[in-house]
Amino acid sequence: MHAGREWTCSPAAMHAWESPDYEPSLPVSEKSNPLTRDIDRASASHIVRILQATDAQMFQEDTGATYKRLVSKQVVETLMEVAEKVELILKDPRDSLVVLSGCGTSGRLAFLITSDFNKALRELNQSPVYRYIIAGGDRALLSSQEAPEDDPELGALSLKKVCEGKKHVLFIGISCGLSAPFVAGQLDFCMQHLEVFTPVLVGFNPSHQARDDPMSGCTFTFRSLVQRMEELSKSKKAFLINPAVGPEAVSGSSRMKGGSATKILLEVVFSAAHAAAFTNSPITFKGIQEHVDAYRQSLDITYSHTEGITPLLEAAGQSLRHGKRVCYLGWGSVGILGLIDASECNPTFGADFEDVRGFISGGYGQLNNNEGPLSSLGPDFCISHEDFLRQVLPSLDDWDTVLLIYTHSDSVSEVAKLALRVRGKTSNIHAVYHQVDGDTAAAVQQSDVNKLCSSSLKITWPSSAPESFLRMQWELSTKLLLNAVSTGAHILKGKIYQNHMIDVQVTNSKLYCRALRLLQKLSGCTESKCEEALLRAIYNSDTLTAEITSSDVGSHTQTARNRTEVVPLALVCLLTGCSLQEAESHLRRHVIVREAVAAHMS
Ligand code: S6P
Repeated sequence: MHAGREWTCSPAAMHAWESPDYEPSLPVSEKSNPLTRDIDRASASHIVRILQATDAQMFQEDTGATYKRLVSKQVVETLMEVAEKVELILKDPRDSLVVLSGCGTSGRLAFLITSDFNKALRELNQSPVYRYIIAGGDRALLSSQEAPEDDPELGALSLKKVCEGKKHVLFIGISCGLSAPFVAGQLDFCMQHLEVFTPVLVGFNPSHQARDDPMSGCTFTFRSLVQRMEELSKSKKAFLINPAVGPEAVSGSSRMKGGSATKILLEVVFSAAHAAAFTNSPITFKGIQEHVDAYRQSLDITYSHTEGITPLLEAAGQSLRHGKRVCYLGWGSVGILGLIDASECNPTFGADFEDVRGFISGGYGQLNNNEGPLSSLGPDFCISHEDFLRQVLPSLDDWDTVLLIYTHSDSVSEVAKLALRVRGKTSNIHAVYHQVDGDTAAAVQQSDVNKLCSSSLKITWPSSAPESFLRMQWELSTKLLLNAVSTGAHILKGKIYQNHMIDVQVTNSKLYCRALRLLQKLSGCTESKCEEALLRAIYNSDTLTAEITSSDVGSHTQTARNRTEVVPLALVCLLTGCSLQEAESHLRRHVIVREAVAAHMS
């Protein structure tokens, strides 16, 4: 443990990942972050500080060296151009749409952003022009659906369906790693129909680092597609928004910075377009640059509360270590961030859906998703507070952590009522509450909630910001905070080795490649030996048949869906030369995967 030792981050360490010699074969989104190498042995407060430094890399200045950054001239100019396209659609929305699409977290953020901006349009009596697509459909908003990410045809078909009969479509494909075949299929479809579609790609790798693997049914790769888009961008028929934000805190976990930067960039674009269309404020370079920069403040304000965030990580970590639950009870759009964060724990940490769960006041009525209520799909799709009271509350005790997430525009008396019911079962109840400067009325009501909670984190925002921007800041702040809580809690549970998630699910081709790389890095064995061990673990067989070895990655990932701990199993086999059965019993003895690996590495 590093507990007690002060963690500081030198400017050189902040930039170390940018060196051309640093993990040169990996794109930025998959590199391991030098800042987080020891995060697996850090205390809760250290983890928060390390995450703060890692998130701050999003706003690093453009040094003119290797990478474009959020506020680089070229990035800001492209944001302006895309905002102008959106403005045109807002001014004449007939037969037009702005479609946002992505897989996993990128699709979830597409949903959140389209909801926010359609709501803004409805408030102005304008027709909602934004649509979202998420690979795997609405169930992917709340659960892990990794396989559709590999299907370019499905992507193109779903885009075609949403845009039926439209004459102008601005399509924004989000793939943080410039890697998702689902999004590639959509961008390719757009480029075949440029008379209707203007494609925009949002991601966080330079174009030469886009994925170059073959994709099912395609003659092109993501990288060649990006090259075609770059060509088209010269005549403004396509746009690429791809600054680098530095490697993720947990390698490849693009739900963190990738998701945050997606939210920042697209909100900046749409806010500028709305201001231009409805309040005659021109889209300017300075305006865009300042707006991006204003989000840096959201980060600073959030992390100025390290002391308040730390107990949340500690409580959540304790709960997970004891096989108990963490529940987010949210209100309004910050509640949606709770649902999103909880849904990511399964694919990111191999967590059970019961481990971290999100609930929102108003349930699906508040979510207002394309496919409507999904509760009939099973208990993991029950998301209202009533569902929580019925399904979860009766079994809670002091080992479970409950986190209330709300803002001053929510009904604090309703929060207090729910808090009281929770308090009857567990004293391990915490609150995170956003308010604006000088809001004394809410402060009085808030004290009722405080009395029921073992910790209350009040985050105060300057009242000078416009209401719509305040809400976006609260959302980003909640995202950072919950990402820190769930990541930190799983680190404290021992799920991370150095800064790698060892127990990665191997449920699509990106994750399959990541698993193979991880096995090579940790075992030092050749790629072919690692793949052999991985397949043995996936197919649960010490000998590999010709049928297995001749199958494609799609079949491997499909089979892996029904298996658990395949990467830890493969790693133990590689390190010890033991059989699968022996590896299984070894892992059973070391419940903490990090310790099992560390024991063999030393
Ligand atoms: C990552 C998250 C994944 C990704 C998804 C899409 O932390 O668990 O669900 O969002 O794989 O990735 P990308 O690079 O296409 O945005």
